[in-house]
Amino acid sequence: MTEQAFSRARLADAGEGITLDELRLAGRNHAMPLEALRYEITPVGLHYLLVHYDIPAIDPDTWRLTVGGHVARPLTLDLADLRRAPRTDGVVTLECAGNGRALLEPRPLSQPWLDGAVGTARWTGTPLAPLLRAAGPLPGAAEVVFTGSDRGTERGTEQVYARSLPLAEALRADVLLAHGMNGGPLPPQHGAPLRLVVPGWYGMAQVKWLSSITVVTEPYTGFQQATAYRIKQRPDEPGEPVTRMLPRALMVPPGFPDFMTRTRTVDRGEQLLTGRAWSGRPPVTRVEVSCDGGESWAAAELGPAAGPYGWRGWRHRWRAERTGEHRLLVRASDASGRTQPTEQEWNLQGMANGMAQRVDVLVRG
Ligand SMILES: Nc1nc2c(c(=O)[nH]1)N[C@H]1C(S)=C(S)[C@@H](COP(=O)(O)O)O[C@H]1N2
Ligand SMILES: [Mo]
Repeated sequence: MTEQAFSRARLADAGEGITLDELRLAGRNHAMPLEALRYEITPVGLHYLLVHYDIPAIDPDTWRLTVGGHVARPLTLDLADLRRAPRTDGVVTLECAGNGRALLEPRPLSQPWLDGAVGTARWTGTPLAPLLRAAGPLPGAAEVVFTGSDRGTERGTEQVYARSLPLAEALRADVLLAHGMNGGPLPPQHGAPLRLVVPGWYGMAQVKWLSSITVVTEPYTGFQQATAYRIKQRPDEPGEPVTRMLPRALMVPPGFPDFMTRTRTVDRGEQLLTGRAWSGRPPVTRVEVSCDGGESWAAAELGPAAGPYGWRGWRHRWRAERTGEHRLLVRASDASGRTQPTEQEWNLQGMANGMAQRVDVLVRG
């Protein structure tokens, strides 16, 4: 039986290994290799990728975007209209809300991310707010629904991928309709011809392959809004919606890896540890590193942020004097006062779990 046969998300049994269904998803949806943290802007092929269903076949010449619903003047735009519209860009860090899920115990069965479901791109497009204002939301408008072009079933529900934002969030000046990535055209896997970019929010809000934007008067209750992306402990509770990214820091694993276990080897002496940290409530105010498995922590040196919603670099000198095994950890804090936990904060869907990264290192003499 495959996971699709379950109408409810399943948890792995104690000691149950990765299933074929998880492996299939992991093969389609890749993480950013952690050594790519060295780039402030993640090269396109190294940016993490998540596609729930299939990458849809879209003919850019016949593709249209509609802006409608509870508005005074519905609009239909083609790609040339959007490319002619005022152009801006933004450096934005995206992270999947399920990042870290495969490390949870018990493990929720879904896309089995370790910790690399993140990337930072320079998105080019046109601001959403002027288009929404041109359409003219009517009194009573509450939310804006963004609908993609990709269809699938999920836990028995057939759907087209769609998510909503509160009207005020959709009208933020930095929310973009993006048709470019890192100076080139938006690639098929990242949402061509047009995707939404909502700086600060987890990945699920960044709707790809956009086909329609609909102003509504009631809270949207589609699957990806009301069923998925909820933080809850039990299947029978509504849970809290997932919104902005929690703070997280990651390090470039030092030294060189073992092929199978990824355990690192470094030579005894001073090691410069580097990485990047981000939050959906910026700025990141502190990054701390532990080189003794979490017993003591030292503040890392922070670099500039790549943008208001882009990650910021950090570095820390580690005097690796003792040979043998070491466990390194790193954690971030943000402007809202939130700090990454060092133990798991479990929830049923494995959403927004920011447990601090652990890197095991062997120091050789
Ligand atoms: N239409 C559509 N948009 C989507 C998705 C999808 O499956 N379909 N996946 C979402 C999720 S869960 C994430 S994490 C991000 C991933 O964006 P990326 O693949 O460009 O990194 O896209 C979001 N937008
Ligand atoms: Mo995601």
